[in-house]
Amino acid sequence: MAGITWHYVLKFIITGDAGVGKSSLLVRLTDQRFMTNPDPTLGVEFGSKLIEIPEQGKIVKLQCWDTAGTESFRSITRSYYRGAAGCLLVYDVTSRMSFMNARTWLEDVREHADPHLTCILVGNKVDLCEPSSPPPSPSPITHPATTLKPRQVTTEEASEWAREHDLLFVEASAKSGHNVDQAFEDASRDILDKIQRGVFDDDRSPGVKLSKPANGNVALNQGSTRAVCCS
Ligand SMILES: Nc1nc2c(ncn2[C@@H]2O[C@H](COP(=O)(O)OP(=O)(O)OP(=O)(O)O)[C@@H](O)[C@H]2O)c(=O)[nH]1
Ligand SMILES: [Mg+2]
Repeated sequence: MAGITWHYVLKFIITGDAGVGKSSLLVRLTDQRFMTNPDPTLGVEFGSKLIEIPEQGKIVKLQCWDTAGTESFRSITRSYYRGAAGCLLVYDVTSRMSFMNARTWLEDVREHADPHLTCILVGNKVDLCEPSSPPPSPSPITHPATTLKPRQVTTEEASEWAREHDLLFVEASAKSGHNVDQAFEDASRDILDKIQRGVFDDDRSPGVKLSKPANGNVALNQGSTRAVCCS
């Protein structure tokens, strides 16, 4: 789609416990692939992607800062919160601990980020507890039960907690791609709505930038990720 430029640049942070799949969600968004054995993030990684929000007639460039879940990087990653307009707060639906810890991550976000930031709670790894299709029967191939894990956080509990804390909510799988684009689109839609209502101002809010006229030649599905920070 040559000639397309973007209307807004929106800065996002992705936060949550180590191992919940933050980097995997970002790579799924930008590269449409899944990493079975990614390295833990050291500090912060960066990825960007153009997405279209047809309801508002806008194309936005997402600039995503994928932060490390490891405690030792916390002070580095906090410094990225301030400039963000959106946040993906990620937990793993098969790990109750990661859901409980979302409270602490949210406190951090509320303390350090723009008070108007849009936050979406993302319950990742639903593929582990929801087989995509019922097992064929009878089948000569046995699917090992070890690939599935019990769900430890119900959709209802997470959705209720999200509502109480004024968060959007979605369950997703970086592995299958289920609802990954949706998570970023829902949050972007909410931010665009805030821009329209004057809550965010592209002159004053560092997480939102109005595009300058450009010559274009940007593909809508263009995405990229790269590491930017270190220990
Ligand atoms: N089954 C399944 N595994 C996933 C999914 N998302 C991530 N994983 C796996 O979970 C592990 C951790 O994924 P990462 O993306 O590195 O997690 P992270 O949150 O970025 O971790 P840190 O960078 O250490 O904070 C990897 O083995 C991934 O392959 C998912 O949706 N489904
Ligand atoms: Mg990571």
